[in-house]
Amino acid sequence: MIKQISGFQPTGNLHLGNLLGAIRPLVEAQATADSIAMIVDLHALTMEHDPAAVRANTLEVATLLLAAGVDPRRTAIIANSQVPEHTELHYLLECTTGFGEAARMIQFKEKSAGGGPVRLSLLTYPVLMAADILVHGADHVPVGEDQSQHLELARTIAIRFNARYGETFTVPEGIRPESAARIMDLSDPTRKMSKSAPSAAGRIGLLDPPETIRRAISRAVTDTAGVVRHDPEHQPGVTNLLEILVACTGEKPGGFSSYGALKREVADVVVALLEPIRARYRELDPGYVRETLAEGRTRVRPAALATVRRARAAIGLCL
Ligand code: AQP
Repeated sequence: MIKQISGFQPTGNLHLGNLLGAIRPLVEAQATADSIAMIVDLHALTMEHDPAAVRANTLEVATLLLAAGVDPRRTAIIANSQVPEHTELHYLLECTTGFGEAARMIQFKEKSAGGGPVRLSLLTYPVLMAADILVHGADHVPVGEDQSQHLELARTIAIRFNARYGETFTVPEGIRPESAARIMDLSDPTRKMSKSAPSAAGRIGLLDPPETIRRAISRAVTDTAGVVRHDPEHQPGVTNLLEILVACTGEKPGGFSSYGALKREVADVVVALLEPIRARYRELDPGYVRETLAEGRTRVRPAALATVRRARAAIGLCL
């Protein structure tokens, strides 16, 4: 069976983009793939962070994954901080990665460009991401465009390590699941919907109440063309609303006489999609969520440990 790993950063509240671009494809893949849903809480430490928020967000992401249909009997849900083999392998991989390779990562350049203090972990986190993937022997990694450079680095590291020290790692492949939609920010449809956007106005949180969702969609930026048309270049806002509709319903949208009618329909389907998730989220007991994370860790550790032992032996350490 194909081994697949999907990562989620606990850096804020999950949004509709995370659901339609990553969680739903993960739920669909459960029938055919041996999946791991990984909350990358270690990655959340690479920028200025509030410890309590990281912990709370980690549990919120785990709860939302369960509420959205990730079945812990089929998919191990883990936090990367709770599987120490990730950090052990991270160090071994750092010893096979060049400084220049890490320094040219676009995300590092962008996030360190602000002029404030830059954590060393921000530079090395793509190597941790490589460890997150390689330690579990993942064949497939669903990635958005902004992570493709990091996935390529993980592949380069795996290929180089295998060639230099002997066959140790599965070389992962980045995939874009067919059902993965890319959802844009409602107030700036040229940018993807994001947890860390400066304004929450363009984001639909998975736990937002219906009235907040309706308000956000009614205020979504459109244009002055006055025609409902799928035209990403000239009508990105309207196109985004149409794509949200298709992603939520799985059907080709009908004709709309006005932007108002389109927005009302989008609001109805998004509210209908998120309402059961919000309801299940409220029912889930935090103790059960913690147990699920502990079970996930127990399930994945033997294979992770075997990978680390192989890597230790190959690179020249005593076992
Ligand atoms: N707008 C989006 N549309 C479709 N898919 C998206 N994803 C993120 N935003 C969209 C996918 O969700 C998964 C988890 O993302 P992440 O937690 O790794 O964070 P990210 O990709 O960096 O995006 P976010 O959620 O906006 O977080 P911030 O603002 O913290 O960077 C990934 O599979 C991602 O592709």
